[in-house]
Amino acid sequence: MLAGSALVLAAALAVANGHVRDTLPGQTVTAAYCDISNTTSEDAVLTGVSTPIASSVEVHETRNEAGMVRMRRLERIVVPAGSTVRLRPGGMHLMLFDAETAGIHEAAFVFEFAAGQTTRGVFAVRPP
Ligand SMILES: [Cu+2]
Repeated sequence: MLAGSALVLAAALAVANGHVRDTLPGQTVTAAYCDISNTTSEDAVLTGVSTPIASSVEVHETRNEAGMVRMRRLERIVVPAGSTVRLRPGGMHLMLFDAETAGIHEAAFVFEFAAGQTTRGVFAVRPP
């Protein structure tokens, strides 16, 4: 009974290892990366991300198509039950528009999922 309760408490959607690439002077678009883990028994569908340091955030996927590196927007990403999805350079990433990182060392991000859950992550701002 106690062990079962502990498992229920531990099951969650969590964001870890978040970081934002600092913008260069004059640049307003940048990328952010993190790990999104789902320790629940149900697949989770990420539908939106927001942060006060950008006017909008999109989930993108980088693809190499016939030698051309292209990015495309993903409307949603599935984080399967019991899995971690890793957003990394060259793969899936968050794209921040109208980003303002000057003088900021960290920023809060909110992740919204289709079933209504939200989870927060604090992202470090790192040099590009
Ligand atoms: Cu992108």
